[in-house]
Amino acid sequence: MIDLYYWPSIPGRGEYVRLVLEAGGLAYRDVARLGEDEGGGLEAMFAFLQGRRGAPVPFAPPFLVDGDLVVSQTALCCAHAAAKGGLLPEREADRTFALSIALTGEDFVREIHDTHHPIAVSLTYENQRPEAARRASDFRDNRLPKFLIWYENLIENNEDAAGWLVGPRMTYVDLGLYQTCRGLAHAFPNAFDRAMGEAPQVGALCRAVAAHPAIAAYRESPRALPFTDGIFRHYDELDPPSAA
Ligand SMILES: N[C@@H](CCC(=O)N[C@@H](CS)C(=O)NCC(=O)O)C(=O)O
Repeated sequence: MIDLYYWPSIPGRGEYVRLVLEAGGLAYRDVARLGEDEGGGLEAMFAFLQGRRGAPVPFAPPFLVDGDLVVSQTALCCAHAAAKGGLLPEREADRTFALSIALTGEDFVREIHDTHHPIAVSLTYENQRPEAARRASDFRDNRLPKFLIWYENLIENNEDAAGWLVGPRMTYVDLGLYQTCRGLAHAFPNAFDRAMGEAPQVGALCRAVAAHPAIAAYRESPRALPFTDGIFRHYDELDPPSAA
């Protein structure tokens, strides 16, 4: 049994880890969503973050506790779960590149988050609206297309020509791209739609992940939370209908 720790009310970064656990068919507990009578709740998460469970102390959720191991940082959590769930690439070079992709994916997530919180995470969006407007404008025009075209080229140049980012079959980094695209479709439906015109294979990859039986079943389950006020937020003013 693996324990996942993440904020209980948002999909957020925890969702990247959850998808790997789900697709890998791994038994896990989403600890902060459990009741305190089951050893869960936020208090159980803070016990780790505040060092009351001893070393190693993660800086921030998500993190996994797997036996004696405490694994933090989203990309590392995903790689750890992927190793257990058969979702790592087989070749060593592909595994290394997959980790690079996962880490780059976290850079992308950070940039997406910073469109609505460009100045400080401790301030509300309403307290940084002008800066968010500038940041989101550059994100829509430059960063969003740049990241999506990079992913598109990875699929295009994959020697196995299988429609995945690395190697001949779905791996954990495909799940990550799928989740980021879901989030972007929610947060920036207009800009994402425009950018996806240049990334048809990314679209196909996302549809293939969505059709994976474990992912399709998860999406129908109460374990899958809707986007609310986490990383992927929609503000009309940050996503105008036309590029101009
Ligand atoms: N690079 C870290 C970022 C972790 C992170 O920012 N977690 C958020 C939730 S999505 C958090 O609770 N951060 C608290 C903080 O930074 O103080 C990762 O990918 O895991």
